[in-house]
Order: sequence, then structure tokens, then C-alpha cells
Amino acid sequence: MEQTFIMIKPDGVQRGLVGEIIGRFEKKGFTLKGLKLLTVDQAFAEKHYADLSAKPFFNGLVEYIISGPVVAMVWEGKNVVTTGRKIIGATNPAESAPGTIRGDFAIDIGRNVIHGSDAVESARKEIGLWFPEGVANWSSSLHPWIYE
Ligand code: DAT
Ligand code: MG
Repeated sequence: MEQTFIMIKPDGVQRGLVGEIIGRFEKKGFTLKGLKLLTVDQAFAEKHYADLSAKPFFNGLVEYIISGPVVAMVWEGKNVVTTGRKIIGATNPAESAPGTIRGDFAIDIGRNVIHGSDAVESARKEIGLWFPEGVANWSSSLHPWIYE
């Protein structure tokens, strides 16, 4: 089953949005496979966002991500990468639809509350980076009530 990496950024944690965000993924029917609160250092944040290292906003982005604890998660389910991105909404909250996490809870692109992997391959890489210890091995007993 497909997995994605979801991270509640420091603003989401500080603003008390952890429960709300987890609830949205849970209620959709996805399965939580990994979860931890941690603060990452600059080298780790630079590695996570390595693909964006040439962007003018890179340094500010790294400063933001290391500014406080984040909630790192692995969620599992059919099409969870693409659907997770839809639940999160567009990168710029000014363009995120109401009903999405960024559309409902964010205003500025540099404080957009949440990260989600953009492809199955980047999800695999990000899960390996953030959960080198691996994730939980369990399957929800709700499975037959969510999948036909
Ligand atoms: P996403 O987080 O939607 O996958 P991304 O991978 O292109 O977006 O960029 C990572 C983060 O960098 C994004 O969540 C917010 C920040 N960012 C992206 N584009 C930006 C821009 N033009 N100005 C400032 N910050 C930006
Ligand atoms: Mg991205």
C-alpha cells in the first residue's frame, strides 16, 4: 500500500493545529504508520529541502523549519500521495481552496503549516530520511469498511 510523508511545520505546532490536521487524515480513512514530534537542525532541514537549494527563499525556508518542533508522520492508503496533497492544498495559501488545510489555516506561503510529499518516489526518500528506524507494522481493522 502507498505511503506518504506528512510534516506539520513549526507554525502548525505552535498554533495548536496538530489534532485538527491528524483528524483530517484519520477521518479520510488513511492509516497512521509513523508519528513523532522533533526539532531538526539546519543540516537535516537542508537535506529535506535539497531540491530547493538554488531557490531565493531556501535560507528563509530552512530557518522556518528549524525554528521549533515539527510533527513528522507517515500515512498509508490508496493514492495517499496525491490525495494527501489535495487535502493539504496549493503551496501558496492565497491559492489554496477553502476546505484544504492551507486554505483553511494559512495566509502566507512562508507559513503554510504543513508539508506533504509530491510523488511516490520523493515520499520513499523522505520516509527514509525522517524515519530511519522504520515505521509501525500494523493494519487497521477498519480496512474492509473503507476499501471495497
Ligand atoms: P510544497 O510544500 O507545496 O511541496 P515546494 O516543494 O515547491 O511546495 O516548496 C517547499 C516550501 O517552500 C513551500 O511549502 C513553501 C516554500 N516556498 C515555495 N515556494 C516559495 C516562494 N515562491 N516563496 C517563498 N516560499 C516558498
Ligand atoms: Mg514540495
